[in-house]
Amino acid sequence: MALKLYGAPMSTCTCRVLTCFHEKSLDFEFVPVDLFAGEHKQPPFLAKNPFGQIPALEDGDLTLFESRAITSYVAEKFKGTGYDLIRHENLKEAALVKVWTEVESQRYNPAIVPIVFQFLVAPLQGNSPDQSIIDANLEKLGKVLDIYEDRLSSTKYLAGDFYSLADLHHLPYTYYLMKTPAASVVNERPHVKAWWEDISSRPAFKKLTEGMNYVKK
Ligand code: GS8
Repeated sequence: MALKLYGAPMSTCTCRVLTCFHEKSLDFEFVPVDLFAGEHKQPPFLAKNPFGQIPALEDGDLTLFESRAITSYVAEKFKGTGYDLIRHENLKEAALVKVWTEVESQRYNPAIVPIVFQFLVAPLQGNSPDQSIIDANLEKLGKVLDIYEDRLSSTKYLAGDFYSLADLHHLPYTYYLMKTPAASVVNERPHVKAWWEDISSRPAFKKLTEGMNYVKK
């Protein structure tokens, strides 16, 4: 039975999972969830994710939510298929992938989400961006990216000289950030900029960016 992903094409967390599917060249069924109609807060979807957020995955009788848990499951289940995102044959490399996926989730994501929200989502809701929220989080993100700059001056990717789930998890939010004036936080750090240009040009991600059209360039 094919994997079934519930989500929306412009949703960052959905795209995180879709990028993983494409890296693994998996067959899957995509079930659109209409956020504007509030479908994610209705009982049928709440049965898949009681927190009422996309994405959710069904694999036979298994239902999962949380995009990073889904990518980890898929990368492990299909470790012999497509690109190896978790370095499953090397314990130390696999551990470093876990370290840097935690860094993305615990340090990068909390700083980048409010910036993207203020620039791109608040205006859709009829509000102007709150500059004080942007400034506070840009400072936090800058500090995280100083550490990335140092790391990426000695390894090509975050976990080592190999692309992994740790890099992949950064793609959707950074893609939106790069469409805002805050893109400078990436562009002014040469190793981070080169890393971004590399990971965002992978075909598995480029397949998705057409659907990520909060903002057209
Ligand atoms: C976050 C999911 C999320 O924010 C994950 O899956 O990684 N930690 C979770 N989903 C958003 C869309 S993200 O692009 C969502 O469903 N928002 C609607 C809402 O919260 O009502």
